[in-house]
Amino acid sequence: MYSQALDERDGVADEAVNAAFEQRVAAEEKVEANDRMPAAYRKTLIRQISQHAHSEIIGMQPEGNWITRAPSLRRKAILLAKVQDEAGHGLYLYAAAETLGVSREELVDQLLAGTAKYSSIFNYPTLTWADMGAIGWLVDGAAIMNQIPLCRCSYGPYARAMMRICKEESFHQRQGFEIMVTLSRGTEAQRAMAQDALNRWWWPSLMMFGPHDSESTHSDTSMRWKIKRFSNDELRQKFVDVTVPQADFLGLAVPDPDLRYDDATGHYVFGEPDWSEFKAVLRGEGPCNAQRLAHRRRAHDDGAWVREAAQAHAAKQQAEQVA
Ligand code: FAQ
Repeated sequence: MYSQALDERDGVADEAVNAAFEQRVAAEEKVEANDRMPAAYRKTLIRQISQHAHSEIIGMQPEGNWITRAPSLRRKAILLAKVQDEAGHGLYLYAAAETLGVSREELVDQLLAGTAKYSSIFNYPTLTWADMGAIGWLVDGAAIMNQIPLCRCSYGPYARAMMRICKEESFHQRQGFEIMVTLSRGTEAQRAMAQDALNRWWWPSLMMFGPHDSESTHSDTSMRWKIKRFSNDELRQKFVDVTVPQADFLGLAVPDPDLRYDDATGHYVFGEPDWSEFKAVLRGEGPCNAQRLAHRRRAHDDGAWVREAAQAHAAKQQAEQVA
């Protein structure tokens, strides 16, 4: 259970304690697990870190779908390693969330009950091998853009987990781009497959950054607390600015008729994602929401014996140490 004691301790924090906390954060001091913190800071971190952890775990499914059908042994080995990395990221993140007084079991239960959010992007299907390229290039690319600043997050355990995750995500992004390079320099059919993947993943990737700043409920507070360092719209703009030249390099067309480079600002101007689609996906009505959760629940049930065996083993080891 989420620790009542911590809640009460945070709750009695007086104004002076909260003011001291705000000062520490403003001075770029890291907040550590046992430090006093406002209840709302703890709550928003648990929310964001757990959503992030769930995203990594559910995010294994779209790519897991292609492990058995990878076009070569080399591609299969790389994809296996990448999907395994995502499981590791989930693990670091659940562990970071646990330092805030919530148990991993509780968070996993929320995911399985369908009451926790995870990134909208993982509710889209992976229809062709080119989707493995597009996910690495665009989805990991967007993830890195959002996550590099999280390495400077005010909460120490989250920031440290993010450093390791970002190193791996950067490799993931490159492997995806390399698949796109290979396909876009391949046969006519391969180029068409790469273009089709870009067409389907472009807009959902832009939605990964979250709603417009004007619609973002948490941004202002999270930026004051230095959990977020850039707003959703700032990161989305950075992503477009970096990614469009990469699409040009691949000889692929970004599916946005409004896209143009603005010499005056040095940034790309781009069209509006379909926010009604984004909201529908968040309501659970995306193309794969039901499938993703059903699969996760099945995998959780199938894995029960592993958890039981690990617990029995740990108990045996503990008993041996005591004896
Ligand atoms: N999907 O007020 P804001 C990855 C929700 S990991 C679903 O702007 P905030 C690796 C938001 O939670 C990808 N929900 O919220 C990988 C909030 O709802 P709530 C995940 C979304 O927190 C690659 C409401 O809308 N990355 O890809 C989304 O300040 C390849 C209002 O929004 C992270 O989690 C969305 N896209 O900013 C794995 C990074 N956007 O909680 C496998 C950490 C917003 O009030 C394969 N998270 N919402 O019910 C963050 O940086 C932030 O949480 C944001 C949202 C930027 C996602």
